Amino acid sequence: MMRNVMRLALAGVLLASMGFVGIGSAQAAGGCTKGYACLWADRSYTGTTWGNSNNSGTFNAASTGMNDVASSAWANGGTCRYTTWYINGGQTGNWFYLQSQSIFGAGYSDPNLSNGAGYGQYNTQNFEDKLSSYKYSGC
Ligand SMILES: [Ca+2]
Repeated sequence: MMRNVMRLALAGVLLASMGFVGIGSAQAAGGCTKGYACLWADRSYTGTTWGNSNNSGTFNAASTGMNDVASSAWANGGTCRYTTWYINGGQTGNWFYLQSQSIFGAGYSDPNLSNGAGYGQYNTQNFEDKLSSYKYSGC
């Protein structure tokens, strides 16, 4: 019994460490590694970066240190066609989406979230320093 509990705890640690990919592994030179959604604190894909692999489904950006700080975004889901970002946690509030670079080859990045962002009914709004959650769709 105790051994099983220990195995579960260890598996949880491993999964948690896999879900949050370190800076660098998600930041390919000038882009976002296939299988990830990426944000940067500054415009034109510079400054602190955050990436997450597409098998995690949903995630609240508040616990990444990227809450309300992103100024540029790039979507490159490996098996999911779209990444949608929201201004509130829990995938609520106004949103925009980008298309996966590796699946669509177009409409996958936005270097400046202040002058409108991506696609969707709110895409003309200022999203800079507002993003708090995201999710993949079209998987
Ligand atoms: Ca823009």
